[in-house]
Amino acid sequence: MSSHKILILGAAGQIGSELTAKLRAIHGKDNVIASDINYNNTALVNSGIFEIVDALNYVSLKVCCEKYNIDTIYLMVAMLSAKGEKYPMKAWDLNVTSLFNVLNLAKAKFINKIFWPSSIAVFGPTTPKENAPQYTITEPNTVYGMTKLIGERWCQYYNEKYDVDIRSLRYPGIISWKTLPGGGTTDYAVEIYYEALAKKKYNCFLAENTELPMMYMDDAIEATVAIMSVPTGGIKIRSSYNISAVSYTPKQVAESIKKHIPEFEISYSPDFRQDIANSWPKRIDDSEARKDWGWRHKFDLELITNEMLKQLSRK
Ligand code: AKB
Repeated sequence: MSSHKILILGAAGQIGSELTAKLRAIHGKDNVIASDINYNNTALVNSGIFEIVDALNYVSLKVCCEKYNIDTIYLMVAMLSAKGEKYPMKAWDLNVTSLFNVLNLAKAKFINKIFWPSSIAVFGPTTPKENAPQYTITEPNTVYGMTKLIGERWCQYYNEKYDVDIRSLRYPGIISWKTLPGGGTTDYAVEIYYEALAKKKYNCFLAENTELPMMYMDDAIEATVAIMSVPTGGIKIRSSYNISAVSYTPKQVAESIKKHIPEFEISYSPDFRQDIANSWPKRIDDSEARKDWGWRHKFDLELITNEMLKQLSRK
């Protein structure tokens, strides 16, 4: 059992809820404090120590860190790409202020280590579509993408100037069955499994051949745990690492579902999220993560579909 005391901000969300369970299994239940801004996720609230913490409030964050002697924060609070286009100033404030608060806690030595997720949304229409490199043109045209890009710059700055131990991954679309995502452009790739089981049909908000990078939750959690376990000198990139697993289109997901549910039908009604998807690369080159700390993914599309349909049928 480790002596680390961990605070997860945004623990009730899609990734936060699974990360909390994994970190509790690794570090012990009493060493991982889950927090969010409401008690809505009752399974999470009842599964261990839970605190109401608003990541926008520096004082409330500091009080929580002092109360539990926190040394590591996972900042999983964010407004995603599609919702961010509807509430641009809220997205800017939430995504950037929460990061500053956590960076400043580390600068003031209240905590030692931070995990903060970036996203493939840092890329934009001028980024190469195929195998977007680690270092390339990053001109995002979504508010969410801009917050992630500026966040990456600040992470590197705080590392260089104030020696803050910050680690980050550019997550692709994350596929999971425990907690629904909300407000993202890649959300279709989760919704499709729910609708396939419930209604045997799905009307997709992206066009059939829209190829995007995706990753199964177990791989995303493995990557997060792995990058946080690397000795400090092993982390060469302090902005954010590209990581990738698989890339596929709505049509390809539908075909993989039809192998299990032959009567499943998909239709397409692209909406404003199509423009966001069109601005992102199809594939990501994650060779730096593979070289620096041994990143390897396990789940391809067939495995993802098997797991999603199996777990959701049980649920
Ligand atoms: C979104 O669609 O906004 C997110 C992301 C790719 O960061 N899932």
